[in-house]
Amino acid sequence: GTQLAVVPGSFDPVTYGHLDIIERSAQIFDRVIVAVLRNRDKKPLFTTEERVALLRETTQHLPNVTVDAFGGLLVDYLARVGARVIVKGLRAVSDFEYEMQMALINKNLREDVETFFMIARREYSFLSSSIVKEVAQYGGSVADLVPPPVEAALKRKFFGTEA
Ligand code: COD
Repeated sequence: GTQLAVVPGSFDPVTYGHLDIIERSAQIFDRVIVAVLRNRDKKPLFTTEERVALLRETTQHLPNVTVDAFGGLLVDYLARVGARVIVKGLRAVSDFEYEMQMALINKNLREDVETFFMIARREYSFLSSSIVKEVAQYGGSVADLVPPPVEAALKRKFFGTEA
């Protein structure tokens, strides 16, 4: 059958690290849904709508990728869209414990769900949304870390300007 994969995350905001995982997933799977988590205990910098819009803009060159938002359990979202594959990125050993816990919980919740892990590209293995926000907040350049629309959105958020 047609293989549908879901790439879930907070994407607050999307980085070149995320985009690399999304692009590589789009080459392997027939269809990819990037799923943005709606509710979080920790208040995100960007609203769900802003995070979705930035992802749509930066993945528009990928015809088999769509962007959606979800709340509640990821496995319930997978059931709603008829998917059984989750793709996650692994940057370092430090990601492993948390990701393994999530994969096992998700497997426990829904036996037919499989989590695939993709090793982050070496040049992006240090890259996270938190690091990007930290650098951008203090006026440092994030041009190598995020695509131009995200860089502009960060400037608007922190400095109320595009320049
Ligand atoms: N290179 C490669 N991959 C990367 C990079 C990078 N530089 N940066 C991030 N990634 C990967 C991450 O490893 C992750 O796989 C994905 O990209 C998204 O990253 P984030 O940080 O935007 O998103 P997370 O890790 O906060 O997302 C967590 C989920 C939303 C997937 C998770 O909380 C979830 O499924 N929540 C729903 C509730 C639920 O079902 N809970 C039970 C299961 S835990």
